[in-house]
Amino acid sequence: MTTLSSMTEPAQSLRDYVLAKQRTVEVVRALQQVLQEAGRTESDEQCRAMLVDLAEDRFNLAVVGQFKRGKSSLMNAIIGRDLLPTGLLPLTSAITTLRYGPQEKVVLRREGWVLEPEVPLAELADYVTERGNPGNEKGLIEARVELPISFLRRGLHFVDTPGIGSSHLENTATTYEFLPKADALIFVTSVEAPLSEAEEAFLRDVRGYVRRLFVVVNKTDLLATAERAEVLNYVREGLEQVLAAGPVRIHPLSARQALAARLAQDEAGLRESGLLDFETDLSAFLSDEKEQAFLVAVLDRADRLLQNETGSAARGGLLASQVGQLEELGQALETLRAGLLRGDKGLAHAEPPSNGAVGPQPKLAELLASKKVMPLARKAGETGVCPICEALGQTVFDFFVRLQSTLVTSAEARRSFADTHGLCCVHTWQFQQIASPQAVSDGYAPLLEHTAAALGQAPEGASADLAAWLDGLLASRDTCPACAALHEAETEQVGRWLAGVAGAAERDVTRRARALCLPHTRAVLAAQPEAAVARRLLEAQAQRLEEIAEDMRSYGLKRAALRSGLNNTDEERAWVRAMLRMAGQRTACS
Ligand SMILES: Nc1nc2c(ncn2[C@@H]2O[C@H](COP(=O)(O)OP(=O)(O)OP(=O)(O)O)[C@@H](O)[C@H]2O)c(=O)[nH]1
Ligand SMILES: [Mg+2]
Ligand SMILES: [Zn+2]
Ligand SMILES: [Zn+2]
Repeated sequence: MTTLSSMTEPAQSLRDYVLAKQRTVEVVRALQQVLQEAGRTESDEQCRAMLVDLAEDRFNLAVVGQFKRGKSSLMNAIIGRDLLPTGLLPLTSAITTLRYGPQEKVVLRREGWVLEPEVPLAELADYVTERGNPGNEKGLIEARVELPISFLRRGLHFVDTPGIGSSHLENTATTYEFLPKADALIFVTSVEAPLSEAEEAFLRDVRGYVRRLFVVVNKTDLLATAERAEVLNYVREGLEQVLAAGPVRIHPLSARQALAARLAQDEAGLRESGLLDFETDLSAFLSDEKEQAFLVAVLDRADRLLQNETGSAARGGLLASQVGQLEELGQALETLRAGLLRGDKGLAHAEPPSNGAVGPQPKLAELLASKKVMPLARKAGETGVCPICEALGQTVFDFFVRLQSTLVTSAEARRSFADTHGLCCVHTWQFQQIASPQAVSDGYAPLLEHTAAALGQAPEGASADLAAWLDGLLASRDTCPACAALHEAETEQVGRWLAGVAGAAERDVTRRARALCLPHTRAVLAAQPEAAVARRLLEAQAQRLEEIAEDMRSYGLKRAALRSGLNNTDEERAWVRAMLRMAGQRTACS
């Protein structure tokens, strides 16, 4: 039987993640601000890249290792297509990223180029191999391959890197340059030359960059079964020495067999190749640990940056107050990271927090709820989100979480859900997005039975009358309990907004007025504020709309002229702000 706690857990952990992500964004943003003020352009730029990664939930899972070990082949086997070039000579010469896109395409990012040209998939080899682009002389930063494959959904960037340790030194350099951006790594070695000196040195370097490292021992098809155990043992022991982190899990497999089996839809062959076992581990990681691992990895990146900036050499360029700010940030970062690590069983591989002592630990949720994690005050600026919308979004979310658990546990709740005909159309689908199939089944079965029984007792009459009669059996905004919860919360929020501007300075009233969306401007007006407040509210709204429209127009112009390479994110996102303003947030709709 499903217990209450397991029912509510997914929603809870999603919310924990969103909260933890917000805190991470705050830390990085504060760091960026200090570095910006100190004129550290390069570090400022790195912070921006982190914020972009956070905004996109971009998780870089990179495949690394010595040349020719079968990195590209392994990726092909996982996606089930012979897509990345593979071969006998050292081959991959540029970072190649597979990521989700509704249509197959290759986009090239090049140094010093604003435009990102698209090329056909068939021409990929001309850009990412030694033959087509020796030593990456074409200056590619990345070939981005977009594919409609579900494995790549939810922000996963699956990255092929050039092999290290070959005579092509540029290839080694390219991969090392990429390492700081990696969130987790798959290290590929192979049975015919396991753990060379170059590989050992590489592994030692790599250890400093990521907490999550998968080790694949490829090409098991080259060994007779009898030899296998011996070679694998050798690799395992070697790894344990190099990584000095206790038992190491290795994944022996044959990428070649796996791809052939997958293309031939040969289930037994695929199992035999060893790939399925590896994929099971990988998927478990991606679904259970990835989110937290991602935030920890970003914090690790921020920490490295911060350490660099406060290191003795850099200190000279900073004001004492800036050093102080950075130190304070360092503490906030450490607290947040330690909380994330404790909250996540899956990250057991990570080092313990440096202070060593571990007493009873607060749960992540508690840690996040206490504002201790992030001592810096949020900058009093405009977030672009209407505060009433934000509160209402939270209200519906809480409502759905409660609804889902009561539908599972309480017959009374199921009955009343059926009596009131369920949720309105908008909320039905919002509920579906967060509810488990079990909660939906438990809740909707009685509703359907109830409706079926009513239909069986339809009155005699003309069809037009029947339509009206049927209306009475359908949920509407008037009967929907989520709509009702929203309505109540809205009244309360409007009251708070009005209390907030009562007696406030003019500038403050304007700032608060600008934050509201139009539907909530209306809601505030309907509560009949003083005439001066009403006037200011309308003025502020008109001004905001003009500003956004201006951004949209100039975005349209640039887009037409350039197609991409926009550098003003305000303009780029103006269309989203326009919709938010005109309609409010999606989750606050009723
Ligand atoms: N026998 C055998 N050969 C394999 C297997 N996987 C890859 N190979 C071969 O190993 C060679 C190198 O494979 P790639 O996938 O290009 O290796 P890579 O690590 O991407 O190489 P670089 O891009 O040069 O770093 C190719 O000839 C592959 O066919 C395997 O499981 N078994
Ligand atoms: Mg390769
Ligand atoms: Zn709103
Ligand atoms: Zn509703």
